[in-house]
Amino acid sequence: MPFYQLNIPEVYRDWTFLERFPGHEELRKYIAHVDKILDLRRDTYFHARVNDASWDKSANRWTIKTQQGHVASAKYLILGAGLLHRANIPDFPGLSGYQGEVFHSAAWNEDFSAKGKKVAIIGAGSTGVQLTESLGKMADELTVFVRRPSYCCALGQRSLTAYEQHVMKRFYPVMLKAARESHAGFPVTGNDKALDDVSSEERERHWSYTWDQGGFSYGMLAYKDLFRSKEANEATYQYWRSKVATRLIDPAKFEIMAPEHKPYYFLTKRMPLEQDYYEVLNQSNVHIHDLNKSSLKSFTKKGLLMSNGTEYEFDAVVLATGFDSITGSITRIGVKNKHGVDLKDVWADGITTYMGITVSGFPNMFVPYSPQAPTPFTNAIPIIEAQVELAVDIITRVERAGAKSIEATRDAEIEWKTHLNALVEGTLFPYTDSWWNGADVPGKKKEMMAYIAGIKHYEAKCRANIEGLQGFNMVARDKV
Ligand code: NA7
Repeated sequence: MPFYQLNIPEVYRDWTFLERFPGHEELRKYIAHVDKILDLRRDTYFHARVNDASWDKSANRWTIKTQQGHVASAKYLILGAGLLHRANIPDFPGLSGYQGEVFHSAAWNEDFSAKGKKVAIIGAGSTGVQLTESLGKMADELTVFVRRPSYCCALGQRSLTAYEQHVMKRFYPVMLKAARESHAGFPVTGNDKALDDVSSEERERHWSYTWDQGGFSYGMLAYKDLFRSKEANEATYQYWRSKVATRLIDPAKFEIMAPEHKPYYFLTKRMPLEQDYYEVLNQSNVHIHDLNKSSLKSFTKKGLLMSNGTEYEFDAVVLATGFDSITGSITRIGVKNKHGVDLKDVWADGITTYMGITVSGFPNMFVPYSPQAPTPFTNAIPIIEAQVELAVDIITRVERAGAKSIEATRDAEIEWKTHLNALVEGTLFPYTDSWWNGADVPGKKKEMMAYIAGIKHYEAKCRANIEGLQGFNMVARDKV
């Protein structure tokens, strides 16, 4: 708060949040409020799983079908299918034979109670961190199975009063505009200094200051060579480690969660925010199993068998194993290009988009919150608002021209990908497998899926291209 909300005055005018980082119950209420104000329900089919979307060449329209039997026809198609929606459930041997309760975090069993139980969590990403904080306080015994630890920063949670929000709302137009025009969707100035530009005393002061601010400040205000200099990255990691050392006091657990030799470069994988993660890990009922020392061999009827022969018994196992991120949803809804080829086959050898908004061969189709845009590196709302406005801008131009359709050229896509890859070259990102580059899902092609130069540059570049409809082919209406 206040940056993770829609920049729509009618929506924020009558809404106040309770906390700096609102919880899921509050967020659901907020979404219901948005629905009420904007009357979204009127235009929505619920429980509708799209399984086919095809372009009708003669009508110049999309036909969209759902598993439940809905059929819709539209001139424009917008795939707003989300970024972290398709669960990644690894093919664990013996999983189906396990007789306890098992579910992925994204299919949470609302009736589940960890009270009095022996529970396992597989995964230590943002979800694993949050689940550890909650389940560690409830379960009799909790064991967390960790392949790579997360480098977490403190959330800095606090309550908000309705009064302070009321006072602040005058500035929302300016604040939310600044967020939109920033790098990561939060209006911070960034850091124009490299690590070696400053003395070690100044570094300590700066790190301590940004650390104390909580949230993503430590990462967002890191020295500008964090992603290009191994030394700067190492120093940023070691300061982080020194902070964790004051909280995770069990030495064996500390060595797994904050090892002296870092298993991947700092911030080249999403940094989770935590509240009392390290205190919960200290608890005697919470255990950490390092999967690098002995890997998971199989599920058994009662639990998990490890490669060193250790057998654990659990009442429940929660899979916090992440998602087939960014492309997982849109490649599984049966959307086909004008030649009838499914998007998942079009992208079999790698993702191609134009500006992360359109895909060549798919006329009049737009993909906000998409691959090849700043999407996973930014606060979600500003990038969604930017991409939706860019799509609307293109649509408006088509309508003004009275044209039938618009489509990105293949050359423009290739140029976009070359630009995207050039931004990543020389950075530390390619060294790390993550959901940002798809390497965390077995069989998925590893490629950077994010445009790393931030929203401000992204939007400016897109606007310049759209201005002259550069990189597009427009099909005019038939002459009468
Ligand atoms: P993440 O961040 O992708 O984390 C998934 C975790 O699951 C991560 O610790 C993985 O270890 C672990 N994982 C995945 N597959 C396995 C297998 N086969 N064995 C053991 N461990 C495994 O997903 P989250 O749901 O936590 O968070 C997703 C985003 O939601 C988050 O970044 C925020 O933006 C919100 P690994 O690190 O790959 O070694």
